[in-house]
Amino acid sequence: MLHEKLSSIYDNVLHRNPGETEFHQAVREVLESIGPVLGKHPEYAESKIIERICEPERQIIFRVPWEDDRGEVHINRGFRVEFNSALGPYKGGLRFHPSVYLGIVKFLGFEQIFKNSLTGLPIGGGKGGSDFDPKGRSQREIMRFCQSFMTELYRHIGEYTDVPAGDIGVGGREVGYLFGQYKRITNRYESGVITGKGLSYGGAQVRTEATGYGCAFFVDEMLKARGTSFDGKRVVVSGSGNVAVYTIEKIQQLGGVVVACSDSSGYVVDDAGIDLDLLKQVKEVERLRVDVYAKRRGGDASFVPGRSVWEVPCEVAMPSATQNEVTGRDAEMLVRGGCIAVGEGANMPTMPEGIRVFQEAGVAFGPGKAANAGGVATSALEMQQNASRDSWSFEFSERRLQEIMRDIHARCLATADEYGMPGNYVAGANIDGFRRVADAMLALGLI
Ligand code: NDP
Ligand code: 2IT
Repeated sequence: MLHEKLSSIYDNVLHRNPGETEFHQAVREVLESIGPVLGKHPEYAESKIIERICEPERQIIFRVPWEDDRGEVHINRGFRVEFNSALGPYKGGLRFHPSVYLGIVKFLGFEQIFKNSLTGLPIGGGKGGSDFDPKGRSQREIMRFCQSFMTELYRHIGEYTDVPAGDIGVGGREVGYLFGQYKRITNRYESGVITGKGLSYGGAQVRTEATGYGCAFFVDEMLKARGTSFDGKRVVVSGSGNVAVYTIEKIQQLGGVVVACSDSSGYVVDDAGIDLDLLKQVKEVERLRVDVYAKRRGGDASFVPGRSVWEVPCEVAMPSATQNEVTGRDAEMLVRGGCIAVGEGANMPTMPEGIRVFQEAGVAFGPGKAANAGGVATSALEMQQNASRDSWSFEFSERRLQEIMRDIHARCLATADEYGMPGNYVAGANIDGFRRVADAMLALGLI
């Protein structure tokens, strides 16, 4: 339920942003948590901090023309939403997926404000992307698209202004082409303008692994807080992209058994535990679909087309594909199957009914803003290394990531306790993330 003042702010958000349902959902979830903060801090309402946070500082929409291998011209739409720069330069990834429109970019940019704040590092919130579909495109088509995208984006970004990175459909290969084009247009080797770079040209150790590793560390902390661990637990991870693969890797290192993963075609179930080398070969090297994994793996591994991976019973669920992939029904199925913890690797993967089901069942529920913050936190460490022309070892970087995730976990719990909602990581993350941004906005005056 929304507090009266927040309800009228929310109605205004609906009115000003028609049709942007994912953005509405993301705003509502934060507003539902911060009611009690306004009671303690009337200065936030007096300065209209919430109304200001809900309105992006700047929104850029541009045309991206490019030519395919047959010489046909295509036109896509590019976006960059620079949401909030109170804590640092706008920071957040780029998503290339046919479902991208302004409402998706705004929901992601809005989430990013609070997530980045939670890391405790000096980064504001932003997000971008395009409705370009990379599936089935050749390497040269991907390169031409990235070059055309950056030919407009370059004038809006910079080490001190706005620092993109990857997200769905944008990984190391795309970041390379984007950075190459930025460098060419500007004649500047400005490493800190984008993160997720390759190790040979200014990238940071552990950035590739960071979101998945960080999410596994976060869930490990939630399990420890309940006197248990990953050891021997059955785990289901959705997706099989960057976040999913490195979530699986770390969970296996921590003793968990990942029995299923998926992509948009269906899921594979492999009771012996996913063979990670094979999964990486199929998904990262050959860029094929998960059914190929099941065929090559043989044994009891099987591919189930077109169904939800959440029908596979597990003790820990790690949604790591996309928004709204866990419905209320999926959540009920998971709870019935014995699920005790959920860590959101993806952004907003659980629908509001699903969150309710998990919380009412006493499941430890780690929301994306907290659980997947390891990716952007390690991006901030990449910026730090670029600024000092330094590069840290894998071990040191992973230790820093683990400390950051432990700290976020502890602050979520402490804040939830402070507001009388013990164990509620959603409230803890939203309130803690919100307070830091709100205080900076107050200190900076009417911005
Ligand atoms: P990738 O592109 O590497 O992988 C995405 C995976 O999710 C693929 O397996 C993909 O399947 C699946 N997927 C994507 N869209 C859909 C859809 N509409 N329906 C079903 N499955 C889908 O992306 P990432 O792993 O980087 O991102 C995954 C999630 O994690 C996203 O929500 C992203 O915002 C979030 N995230 C990413 C971070 C990062 O550092 N990369 C940091 C924090 C959060 P298919 O190939 O069939 O489309
Ligand atoms: O959702 C996210 O936090 C990301 N896609 C990573 C953003 C980043 O700037 O590293």
